[in-house]
Amino acid sequence: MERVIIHVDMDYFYAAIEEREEPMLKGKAVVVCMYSNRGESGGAVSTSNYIARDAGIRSAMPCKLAKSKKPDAVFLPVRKAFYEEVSANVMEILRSNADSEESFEKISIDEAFLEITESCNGDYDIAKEIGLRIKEEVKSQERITCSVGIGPNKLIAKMASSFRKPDGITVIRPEETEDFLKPMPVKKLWGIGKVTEDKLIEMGITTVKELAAFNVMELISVFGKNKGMWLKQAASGQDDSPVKERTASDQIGRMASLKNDSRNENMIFSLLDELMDDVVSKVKKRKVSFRSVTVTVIFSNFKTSTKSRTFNHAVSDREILAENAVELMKQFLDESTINFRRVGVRVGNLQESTGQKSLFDF
Ligand code: DCP
Ligand code: MG
Ligand code: MG
Repeated sequence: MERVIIHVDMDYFYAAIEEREEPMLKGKAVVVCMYSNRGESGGAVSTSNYIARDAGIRSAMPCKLAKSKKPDAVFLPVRKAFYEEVSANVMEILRSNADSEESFEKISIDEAFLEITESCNGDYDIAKEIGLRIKEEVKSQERITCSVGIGPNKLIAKMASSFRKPDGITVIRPEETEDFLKPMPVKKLWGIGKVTEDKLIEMGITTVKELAAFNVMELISVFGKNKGMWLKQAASGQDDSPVKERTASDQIGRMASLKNDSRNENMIFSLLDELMDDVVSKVKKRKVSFRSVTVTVIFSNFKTSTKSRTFNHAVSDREILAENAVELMKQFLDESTINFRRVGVRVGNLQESTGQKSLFDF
């Protein structure tokens, strides 16, 4: 079956969080600045809301210049740790909509890929519904908007999500990829930077259509084998790269749906048990130990919630995982009245199990 991939990117992320936290900012130009240690006179723009962008303010621009473009804009300092927290909540929502924990790839603080081939059974109408549901969940739970792109691979999904922004959704079916890509300038192709763009323009290639039609041997002679072949493929809308958890080295987890929405403890704890078996067997296979346990519940109203515990020492025992996961799950049952839809468990802060490894080292 052909793959179906979703890319999600939050809209004006840092500034959107600041707007959410301070209703007085509504309707104003908001600029989030990374001040240098020289204080407020230095520093560059991290991001700004769309009102500020209308005045010509852009990321990476000196804050001073931004101020001259829009003197009445509100300038705020970056609060990275806080944005990381919001990001973690958002990622949890996104992850829960992927086919499995492994079909999820966070690529920056505000964006991720999800493979949904199985969830939508290859059907783009269902894929769009999943995309709309993600937008709704992010909006209702985190009160920020995002833009969604859906396509047959990561390249197309990524380019589709920036096609309509903010608060957009763009679905590109396999048969539509050519028409979608061809009129674009080459610099819009995900992965092409300024240097490559300049070289291509020098060669008389300005649109993706021209790049796709270009002789691959000539591209290879200019860019080398890997890049030359990549350029040709990308311009034709082809990309085989898998959606793969990049922080896989730091987390192992599993999530699954209950047979039906329920608060039945037998059902919930026996599913949790199965998930823990999987997690533990992966922990053993990778010869790692873990220092944190996280339990996730997605309720029947799609609200997602997580609870975590972190230990002083890394462990690898199933008993310790179970003890903590069960207790966290009990807290969820105590605190809520709504039915559970999906539950997940994962371990994090992974370390190599030196104890086990030393056996082989001798
Ligand atoms: N960021 C930064 N410096 C940059 C670019 C981005 O600090 N030069 C930070 C601030 C952004 C966040 O990363 O909010 C996400 O980057 P995006 O490129 O996704 O930009 P935004 O989310 O701000 O805006 P958009 O609506 O275009 O996605
Ligand atoms: Mg963004
Ligand atoms: Mg982004």
